[in-house]
Amino acid sequence: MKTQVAIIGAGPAGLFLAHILKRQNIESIMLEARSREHVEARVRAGVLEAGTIDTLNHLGLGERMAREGLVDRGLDIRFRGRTIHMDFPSLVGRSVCIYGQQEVVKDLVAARLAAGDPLLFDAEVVRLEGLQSATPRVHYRHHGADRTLDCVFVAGCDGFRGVSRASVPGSAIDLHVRHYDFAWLGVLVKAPPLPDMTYANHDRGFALCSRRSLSVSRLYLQVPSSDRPENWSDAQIWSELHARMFDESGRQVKEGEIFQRDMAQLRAFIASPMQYGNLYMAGDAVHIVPPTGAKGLNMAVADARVLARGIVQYFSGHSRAELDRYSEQCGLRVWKTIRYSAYMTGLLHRFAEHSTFDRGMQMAELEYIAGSEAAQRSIAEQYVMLSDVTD
Ligand code: RFL
Ligand code: PHB
Repeated sequence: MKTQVAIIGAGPAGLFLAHILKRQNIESIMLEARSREHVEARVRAGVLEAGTIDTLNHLGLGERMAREGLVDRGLDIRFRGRTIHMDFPSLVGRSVCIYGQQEVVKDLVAARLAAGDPLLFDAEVVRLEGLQSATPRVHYRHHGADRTLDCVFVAGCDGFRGVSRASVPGSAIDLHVRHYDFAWLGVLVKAPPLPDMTYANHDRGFALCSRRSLSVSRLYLQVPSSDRPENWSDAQIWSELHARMFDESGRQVKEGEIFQRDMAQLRAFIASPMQYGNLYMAGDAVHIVPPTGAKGLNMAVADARVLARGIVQYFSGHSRAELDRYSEQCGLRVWKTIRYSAYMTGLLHRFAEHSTFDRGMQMAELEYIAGSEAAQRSIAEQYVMLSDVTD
């Protein structure tokens, strides 16, 4: 098989890239290691920034998001029993949309398959060859058979544990890493959510109340990295959520059937450069942020937009200038997003190593935000549009 762009991975990065390229008449073949059912069922992020919403709409794929997504006009931060409310439209003129990542993935997969464009599931890429040559070759295994795919460019959209970054010689890539000692326990619940996205910094640890629909809540608790979802009884989850949300009466955070639970380790990581020869990497393959800023998915989409621009220029304008600058163009935005995600994480979590002095500083920062519209605007601006790129 042969194509212009071999896209490894059918997560947000790969799917957005494929759709943007298709609109510019550039052909690609997508190879996804897992099954369609698995990819569509993975519960992950839920917040779409303004630029991500616009991209879905420009692709003509925003119809279900418009119908089923929830416009999120602001966020609340609770601390010391008080609430800071930030109203996005009045602070920055735009809002975010809550629409589960797996719903975005379902929409993009369905549109790709409906158009008859190649997207192979159960096709695990095992090796990349000739990345520095004009004829890279992708080796993959499809339903137990070894196959190859020749291409002009390889797009490594294969997530944190993918094969792309592992194919770059260690001497050609720098890794910058921050480890956190805690994770998020996430649950999906059949119960009406709080009306606003609500983050809380409590002496017992961080908590977050988000939503998926008017009848499904998505709730998170900070837990030690060594914890396991099954260590928590439903009763413990509820009592901890009420306590951390300063919901003493227990009436605000509505309880219901917990029908899904997962745990995600918090970490920050960036690999640079994001390219090697004719391999270009996007999304979690080259950077991970702690989820406190709700940025992972949005960064992946922004990378896909920048990469698509370079590929389009190469095939239609016969210039490699944009592609050569791909990593440089993404780098500053990615670092700003890492900074924001680390800032929000530092602001809202309990850290075992914090002294009473550090805790005092955290509370003073929250007090400052509570009293400063300028500080609130800064947080809101980054929450709503940090991943913006111009096409
Ligand atoms: P993805 O979504 O991981 O997709 C990569 C795809 O590549 C496939 N793959 C391969 N395919 C072929 N051959 C191989 N050798 C392959 N190796 C891997 C994988 O099966 C997969 O389908 O990366 P992408 O597209 O870069 O998208 C990034 C986002 O998924 C990610 O940033 C966010 O979901 C991060 N994230 C969260 N972000 C938030 O903003 N809020 C959250 O609450 C949130 N929760 C999460 C998360 C990420 C998690 N991970 C990665 C485990 C919860 C979890 C559990
Ligand atoms: C979510 O709805 O899953 C969500 C919301 C905000 C975050 C992270 C995840 O910061």
